[in-house]
Amino acid sequence: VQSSILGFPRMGRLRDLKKANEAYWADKLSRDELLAEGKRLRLEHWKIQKDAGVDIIPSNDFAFYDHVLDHIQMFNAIPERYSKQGLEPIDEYFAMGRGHQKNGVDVPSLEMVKWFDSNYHYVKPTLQDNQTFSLTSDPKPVREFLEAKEAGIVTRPVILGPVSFLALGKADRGQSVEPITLLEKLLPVYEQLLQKLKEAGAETVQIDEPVLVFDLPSKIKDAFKPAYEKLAGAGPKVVLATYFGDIVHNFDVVDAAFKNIHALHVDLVRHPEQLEQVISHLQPSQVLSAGVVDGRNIWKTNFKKAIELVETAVQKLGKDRVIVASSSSLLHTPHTLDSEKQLPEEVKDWFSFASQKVVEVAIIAKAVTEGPASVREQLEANAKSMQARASSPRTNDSKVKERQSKITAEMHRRQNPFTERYAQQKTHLSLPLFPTTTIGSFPQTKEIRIQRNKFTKGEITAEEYEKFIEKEIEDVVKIQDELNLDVYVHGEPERNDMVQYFGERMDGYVFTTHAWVQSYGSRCVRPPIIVGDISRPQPMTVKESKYAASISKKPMKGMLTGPITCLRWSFPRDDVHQSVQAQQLALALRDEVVDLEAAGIYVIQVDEPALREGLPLRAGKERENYLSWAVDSFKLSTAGVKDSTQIHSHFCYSEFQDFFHAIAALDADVLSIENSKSDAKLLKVFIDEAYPRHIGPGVYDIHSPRVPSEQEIKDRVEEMLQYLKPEQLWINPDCGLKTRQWKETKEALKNMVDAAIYFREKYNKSA
Ligand code: THG
Ligand code: ZN
Repeated sequence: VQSSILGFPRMGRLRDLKKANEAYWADKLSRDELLAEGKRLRLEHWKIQKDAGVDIIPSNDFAFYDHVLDHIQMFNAIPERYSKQGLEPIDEYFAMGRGHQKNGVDVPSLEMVKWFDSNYHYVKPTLQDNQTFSLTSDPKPVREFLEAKEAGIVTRPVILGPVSFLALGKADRGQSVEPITLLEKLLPVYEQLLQKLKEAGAETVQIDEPVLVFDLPSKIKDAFKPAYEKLAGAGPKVVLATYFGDIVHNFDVVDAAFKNIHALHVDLVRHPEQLEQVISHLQPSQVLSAGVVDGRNIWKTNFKKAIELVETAVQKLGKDRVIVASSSSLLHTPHTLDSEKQLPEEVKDWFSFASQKVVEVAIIAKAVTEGPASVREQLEANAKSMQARASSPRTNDSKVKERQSKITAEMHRRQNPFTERYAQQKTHLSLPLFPTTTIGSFPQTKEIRIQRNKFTKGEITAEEYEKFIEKEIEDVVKIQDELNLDVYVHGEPERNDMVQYFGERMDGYVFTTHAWVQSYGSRCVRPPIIVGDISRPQPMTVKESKYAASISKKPMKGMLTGPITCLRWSFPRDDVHQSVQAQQLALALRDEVVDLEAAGIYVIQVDEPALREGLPLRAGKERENYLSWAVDSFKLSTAGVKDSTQIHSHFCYSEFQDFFHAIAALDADVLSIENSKSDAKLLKVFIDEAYPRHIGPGVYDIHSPRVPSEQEIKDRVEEMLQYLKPEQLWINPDCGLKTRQWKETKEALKNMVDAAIYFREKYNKSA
């Protein structure tokens, strides 16, 4: 059997690509230097895989910003607002990815959304009613294939398939085209591309069609047959890749459309149980690419299990018809474990990052091809490591388990229903009609980052750092006094990432120094790793919140990250169900909520921006199941307070229609949601479902430095009042303000408060 990788992370060992991109954007690096850095990284990443002994190495998995955006540009599916600017190709590319404001050009970026259920974001193909496609003269997949070939490495180019490209796209604003109807126009361009790849010498090509893991409408399902009848013979042999889910619900597509493709790749990490069925749907000479090394997590592969799976396939298909592969691209894993100098050795032995996973894939392939004896040492070391992890005291905390066993149904319920709670909150907090607040963070200034760095490096003492943080809190309290907001926040100057911050304060986690994963463009996150049972040794946020409350004349809101978001934005453990980890996080946060209340914090926000992305990709039992434990963990974390304490929650999206019942079941007293860029009509679901509690749909977009006028905000609130009762409505921005500058923040918030006062007076008069 051969070994193969579906894609390698692009950032480089030290986030080299992030640094190069950002330097280029700041005019500190020339275009040629940027392009050269891209080339250097590609070569380095190919070499890592070659040295590991991987047989099939991907090319065109690299992207300066995003691989879907690469396709948008390669197919000339570039909206006119970008193409008419006369920018250099790389600048036009970045303009679509991140907007462009320079030399009189001013265009916002294309929409960016989450890639399936990952924390990676892709740029949405944005299509016109009269859309045409054409292939750029020097297509990137061909260029990069030749580049690798020149370096002595024959690669398998990766491209996103035409059905997924269209299905993941949308009509541009003001357009009504249904993307999939453009397939016929798009296919000739794919044919040309495949032809060119063949001419360049590519023997196989990996075409990703990850939408096959979704439940697909028939229009999309039906598109595969005409597409792959054309593409299967147009160029190199096609390896069709699916990942992040199973494809058993789309076997009709496999049977109808993939007769002539060379190989089918499936994710056997998420769905090992689909193996036998997938095999039975292969054509007599077709090859199976078995994704057995997890592309989404950092745990060492269990060789024994992986080899067993591959052997099952080999018994049915023979060695020539099986490829051992990563389950998906390794884009979602950090570059290398070698950079981690601070991890406890015991724990480090349990991990495998991208550069280690490529070795794993090669070892598994060798074990199956040449027999276990050929890699005996590696297999033994792996078994030992698995054993050590399973029995390590680090992974097991009997106190946590005991506490979990004592969780009762009552612990998930507030003492009384909302109406009674609200009556108490209203007097306790003396809130006006249309209360104003912000989502939690205030601008993270350069000074804050400098001081945090100094503290991390030991250049200033804990007391000095604490003094600095207190001063920051004083400043934001004063600013909120001046702005006359109603519920204050302390601004979170002490926090880095909202998940990392809490992870660092809980037991059961470990942290890396270099394990960055691309989130979007040049932005990366460094997810903390859950290795064991989670608990909170001591209060995590009480000191800062209490101090802030002590100098504030209005209610101070405590700010926490909810259990689902802590789980989803970490690397979770793979040896315990995620619901168990969520419940442990919920208990830790519950203690924090109760401690905040005891410290005099009577408004507490528990954010769950990742609640929706955790939703299983297909509707049905699995999704209901997830929602049930996810809602339970939120309720467990928040229900420990008195009726008079107000629980808020925040979501960074406005598409909650399809799981509204779950949002309602959270029983949060106040929800703030993103709405400033969406149609206020989305709020109709709150009336339709007779939602009784309070809601703060964001009245302006914080993702842009633009200051909204008071009138714009009033107009927005008027629209909201068509769907929400005045006594239900809170006035707040869309999201946290940490990425903004102070100047625009103050101006925007002033306009927001003025708008709230206008409505308050209007409705108080009529009352
Ligand atoms: N935290 C985590 N995951 C997230 C978000 C988050 N996923 C979704 C969304 N928010 C993604 N957005 C961002 C926004 C900014 C950054 C990363 C993801 C960012 N990163 C810094 C960088 O790349 O320079 C590094 C941050 C750090 O120093 O910790 O700015 O908020 N977990
Ligand atoms: Zn948000």
